[in-house]
Amino acid sequence: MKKILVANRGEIAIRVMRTAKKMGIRTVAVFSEIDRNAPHVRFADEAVCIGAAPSNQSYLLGDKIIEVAKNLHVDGIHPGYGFLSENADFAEAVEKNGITFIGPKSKAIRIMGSKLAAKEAVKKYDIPMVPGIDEAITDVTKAKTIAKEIGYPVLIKASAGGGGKGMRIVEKEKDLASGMERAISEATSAFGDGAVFVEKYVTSPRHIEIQVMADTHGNVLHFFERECSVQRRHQKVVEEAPSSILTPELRNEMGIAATKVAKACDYVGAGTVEFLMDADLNFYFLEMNTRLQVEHPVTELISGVDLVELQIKVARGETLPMKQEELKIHGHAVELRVYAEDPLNDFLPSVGTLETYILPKGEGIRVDNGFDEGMDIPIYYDPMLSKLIAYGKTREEAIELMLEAIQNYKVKGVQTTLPFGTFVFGHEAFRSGNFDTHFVKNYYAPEAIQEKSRKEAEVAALMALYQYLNDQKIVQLPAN
Ligand code: MV4
Repeated sequence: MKKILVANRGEIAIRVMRTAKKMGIRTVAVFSEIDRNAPHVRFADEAVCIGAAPSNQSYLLGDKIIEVAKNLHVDGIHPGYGFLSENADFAEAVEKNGITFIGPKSKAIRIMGSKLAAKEAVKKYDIPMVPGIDEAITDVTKAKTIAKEIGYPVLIKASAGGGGKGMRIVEKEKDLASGMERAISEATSAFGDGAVFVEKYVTSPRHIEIQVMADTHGNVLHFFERECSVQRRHQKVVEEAPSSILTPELRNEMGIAATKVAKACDYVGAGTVEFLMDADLNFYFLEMNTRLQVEHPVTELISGVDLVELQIKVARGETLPMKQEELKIHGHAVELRVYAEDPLNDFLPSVGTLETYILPKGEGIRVDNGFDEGMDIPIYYDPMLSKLIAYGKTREEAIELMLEAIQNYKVKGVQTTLPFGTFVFGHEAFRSGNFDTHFVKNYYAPEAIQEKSRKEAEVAALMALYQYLNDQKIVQLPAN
């Protein structure tokens, strides 16, 4: 593989190209008109404009991207995350055109894109699943029978759903019919597929996922877990590895279950198997994400591997260069997604110009960044500016480093999730490890960070006034 095209933008495009360069592979960026001067374009060896700003006129144009790849004699396409990364038709079209798709085969993407097909595929592998039904259901009477068996509350899920879309909690039998009706119509309009199924609702779960990597020779490794329970509206904001609640035994069990899920769909490349874990530490397979995930850096830091390098190696047909027994966890890593969003205003996107943009640096700090000072944040894409990752020997050390790095991360011009990060990493529930997916709902209110930002503004105003008065020789600054 001599030349790779990255079908993405922002921090992940740069992240992938960094490893390609390290491996001596040339890089091609694609970009939309609004991204002409974006860092990922400047970082690449070659770059091609593929259309207008809206994703459906640029980053989602699979055929156009393949055409560019062919013209530039590209050997492999890396899709990053989002956009075309879990589009089975795209993966198939790339391969049909004689280019390597740096990811799984379209078959695996298709299976895992449907929750019901995924359940079907892993059925014979003895993987723990949430009690419920594993086929599409439309008959309310039948649904009532099942719900009674597993007990309320139940959760109605769309087979084609993702990110919490098309989910409906039903607390009592009298609400089941209307809940199903709504879920089916929501799924039909959102995904063009009205298939829904019913599961026992796990009320206060933790979200724990296992990183896996498979080669084309039947080897599947797992790279331990990531804990991603700090979410809001199904979007992760804080992730860490390892999880503070797993025992070595549980970790091993979940790792084995995850590799079995990968084997069940003939998986190749990097993938993530999501589990729910209840308060009694029972874990249940939820779904598999068939891409490199946003939060992959925490895994890289604790395992010492470059996951993109492994992706490229297995895409070239190489055997995974290590054995499971050789993999060990070293230290602890925490990640904060820095979004241009206003945590005081319901996390609404806060677009504008990055008037000041200074990244923290230092030992144990990694910033996977996609922006520069002076840039405008486009309204067309996900507003994530960067990922701030801190690594230490212990969880406490990683958290302290993170808090310090947040203070040294200077952003002016837009609101960001940085103050929210200070809130989370300073919170007793997070620090003790005693939290679940309801962390944000249970503990966060804008007032929690408002008080702090008001105090900071007050201090800044006082200092400015003092400086002004001093300049006017109205007051005298002390000698030191
Ligand atoms: C669940 C659940 C409780 N019980 N399934 C949310 C998105 C999708 N990946 C599956 N999700 C859930 N499925 C059962 N049977 C709770 C969630 C859930 C959740 C899962 C992981 C992380 C955050 C979450 C927030 C709300 C609900």
